[in-house]
Amino acid sequence: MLELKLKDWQFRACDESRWYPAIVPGNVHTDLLRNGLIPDPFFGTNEHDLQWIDKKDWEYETVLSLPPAWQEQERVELSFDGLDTYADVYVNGTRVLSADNMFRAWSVPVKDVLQAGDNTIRIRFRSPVNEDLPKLEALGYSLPAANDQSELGGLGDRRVSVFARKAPYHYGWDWGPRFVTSGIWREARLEAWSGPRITDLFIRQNEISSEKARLTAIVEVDVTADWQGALEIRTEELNWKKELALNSGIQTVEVELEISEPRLWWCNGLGSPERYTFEASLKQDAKEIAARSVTTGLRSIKLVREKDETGVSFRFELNGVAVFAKGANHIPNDSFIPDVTEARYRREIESAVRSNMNMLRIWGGGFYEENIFYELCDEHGILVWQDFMFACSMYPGDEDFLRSIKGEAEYNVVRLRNHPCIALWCGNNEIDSAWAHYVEDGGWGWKKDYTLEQREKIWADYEAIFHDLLPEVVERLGGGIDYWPSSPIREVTGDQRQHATTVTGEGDIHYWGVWHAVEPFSNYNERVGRFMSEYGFQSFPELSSVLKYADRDQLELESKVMLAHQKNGQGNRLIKQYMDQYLPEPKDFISFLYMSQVLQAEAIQTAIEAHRKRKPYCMGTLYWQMNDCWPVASWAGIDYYGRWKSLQYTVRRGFAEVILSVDSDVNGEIKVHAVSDRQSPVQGELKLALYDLNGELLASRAQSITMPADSARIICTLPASDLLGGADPKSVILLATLEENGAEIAKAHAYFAPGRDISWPKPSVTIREEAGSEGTRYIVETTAVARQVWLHTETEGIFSDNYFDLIPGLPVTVEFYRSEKSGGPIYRPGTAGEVTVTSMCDYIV
Ligand code: BMA
Repeated sequence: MLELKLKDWQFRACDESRWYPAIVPGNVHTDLLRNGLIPDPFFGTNEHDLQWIDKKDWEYETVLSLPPAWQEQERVELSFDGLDTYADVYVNGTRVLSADNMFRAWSVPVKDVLQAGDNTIRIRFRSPVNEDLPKLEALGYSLPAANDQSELGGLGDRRVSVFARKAPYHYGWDWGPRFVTSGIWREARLEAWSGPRITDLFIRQNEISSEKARLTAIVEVDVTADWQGALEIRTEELNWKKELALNSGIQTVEVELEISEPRLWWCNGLGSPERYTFEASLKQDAKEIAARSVTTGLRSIKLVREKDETGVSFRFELNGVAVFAKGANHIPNDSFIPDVTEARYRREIESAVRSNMNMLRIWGGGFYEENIFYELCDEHGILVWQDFMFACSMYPGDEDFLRSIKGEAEYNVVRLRNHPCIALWCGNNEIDSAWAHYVEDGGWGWKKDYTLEQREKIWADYEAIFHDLLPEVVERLGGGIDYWPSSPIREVTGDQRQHATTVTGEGDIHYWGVWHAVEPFSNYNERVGRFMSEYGFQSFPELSSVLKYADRDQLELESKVMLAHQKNGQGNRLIKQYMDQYLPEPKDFISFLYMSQVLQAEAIQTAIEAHRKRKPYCMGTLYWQMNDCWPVASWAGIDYYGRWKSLQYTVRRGFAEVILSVDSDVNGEIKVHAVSDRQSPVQGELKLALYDLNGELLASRAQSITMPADSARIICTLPASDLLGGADPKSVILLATLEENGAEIAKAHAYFAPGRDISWPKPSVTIREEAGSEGTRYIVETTAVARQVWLHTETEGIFSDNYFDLIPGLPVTVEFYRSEKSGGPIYRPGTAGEVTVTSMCDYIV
């Protein structure tokens, strides 16, 4: 087999003559940037001036010099793992391919059009905007596309994103810029071979238990002429063999396999994510003719939906064990996907693991992720809830469009089905509840713009995609993974019960009452469903990240540049309004950045604890959102540059295996909740200690407790007055700790008044290196209670804890993990360099 990666390309605008060097995989925007033809798209308001790029056609070209050996092979194929999006491919002037879907790979035979010596491959990308405007025209009405920033793109209200099978967020989102890219965004190669070839290997998992794994290896073979020989499948010390006679053409061969006492794949927190590599080979007289291998993990995973007294369950079971899903919604890591290096993927997935997560949802407005994403999730035990790429829009339903979606779905389901991390395929993001077909005034008000006839047509098109086409593909090719039609939805009932527009006892829930509807944080406790797949609260990135896109003279909430990097129209107003309600007033704009993070962390901590406390009624919590695709004010816990916000440390604490959560009602009771995801009981001692804000111990008590395996319960209730005595509730802090065999396994801080009403003392917080730790461990102490102590360093990396509350006399030791670029894990103990330490008091008036 011969293989050539096509890397040396040049590009130009089709209406210009000059060529420039290009990088493949890549796209027009990043090629223009590298050639100095446009300014940094993420800086200042540059996004607004770069909207001309998507109105042009672009051309890429490469010349290959092929030695005669290529001509001697039976087959020669040109393959693209991805073309974005409307692309005509020419080889030596002959058109060999017309692509129209960014989400799938393309392969074409090219032996007849190639020659020995120089060959020219040229790809013409038609402007996705100009390509789709006539489709909108022809339809006669526009389809809802809530986040398509057509005005910014100079198109008025003409929203064309829904016509393209192209990443929806490229057209803008409420956290993302509008960069409608074109280009060869994944690997391109030329391959030549003779004889049989194994084109796919799927290890289907029929039945998995700790006693045995019953598998079927499904081997797809392409043979050019009738063939006889043996097929061998190997893994570790096991070997299966089958004699074969194959006819020319493409066919599949199935081999039943059994492994006794398999090492199972477990998610983070439940065990080790064990993996097996399977190798298939075709042999003739002991000589290997063709081979292919895959790495997978053996596990059973299902979404269990059973009727119970409170509705219908919604829980994942991994190898028969109920998993409380802890995680976040993942969006693309960049507006320009090919820029995301493996190190950046590792940083994200390692951050998920360090945040004690076991699930990420790949949200439907982005793209089906790169292989490396799933490989890392396999390796680290992160389950993946995989949306198909449809979000917050209604889509056309013509035959061509459905054909394109079918190709895309089949390609991705097959590409991803060997990954043990895949837990669920989900049809789309929020469309069922946004359209709310069966409730006249329900949903986002979209239906009122259409005649009855148009509505029925739009809904029929919806059903064709999400209730017929996609589930059929998942059922036929997905290897038993469950399908869920939309997130959120209660169940497909064909009447108004279907839509998850309110919190009920079935289906999954996106709860946005806090934030979009300005409900109080305490409502997180009231609005708990069976599985919380979205909820969130915005904040700003820290100052050093803001300074990467804004000059100092732009450091104001409503400056031109800050507004360009706040894509949620109501965002700034909401942050201010909530901050007025919950926190002391920040003293200036730079302080406001920090305080926005404190506020966000407080909101999401409330939500996470509320959801976990309701286990097993609620069995999952995925907040919005994990990451950013450019530097921006957003709901993310990790900013575009990989810096952990206060939220991320809060999540790390909130998702720990065992947590405490304290309700402190000054006029009522103190309730201490404990939640344990541990599969065995916890036996320990609960200690409560009340301090004044100068650190003087006012009251304390201790009791022994037992937590059954995998449970949530109240472990202590007492009248608040028992602990408070005569103390002023505005000047005390309660520390609850849970110790097991003398070691602290969980702790929580609680106050008896909102942060806004507490008279915070001015602490002096100090940090010193732990002797002998070579700058990797630090001891932090304070003279008075300090809130949200922030350790900041310019060195890239994370601390074992940060943005924490600190009590005098109870120093905290933290470790620093440097972010390393070379091989192996990203985060490794290393020196933090100079660390500055501040706390909330430094930022308030
Ligand atoms: C959810 C998501 C996104 C959006 C977010 C914040 O509904 O599905 O569409 O970015 O809310 O508004």
